[in-house]
Amino acid sequence: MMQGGAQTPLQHLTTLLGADCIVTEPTALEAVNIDQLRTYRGRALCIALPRSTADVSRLLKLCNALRIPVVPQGGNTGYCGAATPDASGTQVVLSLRRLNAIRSVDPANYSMVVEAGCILADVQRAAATAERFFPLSLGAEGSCQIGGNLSTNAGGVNVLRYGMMRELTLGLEVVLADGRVLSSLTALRKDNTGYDLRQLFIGAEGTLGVITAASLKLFPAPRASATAFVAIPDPERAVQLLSHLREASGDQVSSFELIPAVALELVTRHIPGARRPLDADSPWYVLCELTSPRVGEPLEHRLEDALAEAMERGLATDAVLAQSERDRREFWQLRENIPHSQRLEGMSLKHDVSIPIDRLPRFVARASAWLETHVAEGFLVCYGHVGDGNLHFNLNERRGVPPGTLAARREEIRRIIHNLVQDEGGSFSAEHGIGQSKLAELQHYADPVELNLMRTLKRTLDPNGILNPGKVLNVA
Ligand code: FAD
Ligand code: 2HG
Ligand code: ZN
Repeated sequence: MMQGGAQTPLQHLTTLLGADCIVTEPTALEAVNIDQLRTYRGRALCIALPRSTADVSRLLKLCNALRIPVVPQGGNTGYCGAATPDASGTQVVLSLRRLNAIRSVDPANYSMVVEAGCILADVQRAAATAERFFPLSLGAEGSCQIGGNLSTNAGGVNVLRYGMMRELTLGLEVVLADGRVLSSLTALRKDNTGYDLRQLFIGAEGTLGVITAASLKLFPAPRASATAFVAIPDPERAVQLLSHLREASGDQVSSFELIPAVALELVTRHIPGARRPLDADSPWYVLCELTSPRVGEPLEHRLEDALAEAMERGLATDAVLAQSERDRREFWQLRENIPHSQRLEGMSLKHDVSIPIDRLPRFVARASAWLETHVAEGFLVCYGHVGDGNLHFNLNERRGVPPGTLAARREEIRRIIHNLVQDEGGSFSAEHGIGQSKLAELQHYADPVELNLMRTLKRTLDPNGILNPGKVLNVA
């Protein structure tokens, strides 16, 4: 308790928003204090649960005046500890979950306006109800929020065709650190009126403002699809197969995911009911999907023909097409369950990297060779959105090694892998962001001019450093 009748930060917050908007209950705090990968544990002062943009505005104004740090948190599914408070017990976790209205769906304009706390799957459903399609799709879609998707510039399995969250956003409503509201929920496709400010907040991981709503792009709903599970000899053939399928299908490939044999083995071992789609063993597989908004479009024939030709050319060795929606779901379950199976298998190190697609096979060969020679305590589980040049170049701890042996080499291994990524012209953070886990990597690999500009932006938009301090950048 503060002396002289002065209120504590908690009392200020409670007076401002009301007791029903401030949570200090230990079980609730426990859930927000730990990140998705259980790498970081903080201690929040409280959880603030505003009911409206106006509430968020009043909250930030107060926090800015009192220098109370604020950590926005969506579904807490992020991979970089970006939504986890520090251990000081002074930071407010700002949850947007009550801001979960679909404000409008405009089918004629192919757009919708949603609040930041909407769960991604609910946004997809609202679009589908209006016979439209919101393409962002990822394994955590049942719990991640649009605000989190925007703030991490999420990718997922449809980027090849539709782009990342950045490309799917028409406008934003953002509360700035001082409480001012930047409202630009435009549905315009063309708007060259000065700087494109919305792009500053997308991918900023809550360090530049709090997103409260977004205007999103919609697309015609897919009415036909064809999905195949394809055995391939190596990543080089995956890259060639992608080009072949894009050409042969008239660029109708919407997903193209690389799956190594070891990932399939993990999933079929750990996930009840998961079964291998192909009998013969192969070192690598691709899960690919063609989609079209045209009813009755013969995509299956097209994919079958293209795959037959691919086999003749040695790009694939075997393939099976989904014969039903159930088959299709089963194929996708195999892919989406890889992260979960990795977790069930044990401790893992994650590297979310992207490489120009033509150099990707060489990166895989070089990095795998290094691991084989130098990292006996782990095995490689390299999978992901190969169509976007984005691989999850992950390592799992080998059974039988003393627990923690692989984790102890985290920094050393990551530096070597990221150096190889840099050498091949790639990025050490393709879709998961920086948060706190890759802060040192950004400092190490970013161009000094770029870093300097980032810091200038941070200081300009958040001069008191109250927004998600210690994430993305260290600002002195
Ligand atoms: P959180 O984890 O809560 O927060 C992430 C960041 O956003 C934090 O910096 C937080 O402060 C900030 N933030 C949250 N809401 C706001 C807001 N309203 N305003 C300002 N800042 C805010 N990611 C991919 O890109 N592609 C994938 O394929 C993918 N697959 C995944 C599969 C699984 C099984 C899991 C567990 C995660 C996966 N992810 C993937 C990672 C994660 O789901 C995404 O990063 C997602 O976008 C995070 O959303 P969230 O609501 O959980 O955000
Ligand atoms: C995916 O593509 C996610 O499944 C998670 O981005 C990747 O767990 C991972 O490393
Ligand atoms: Zn991914």
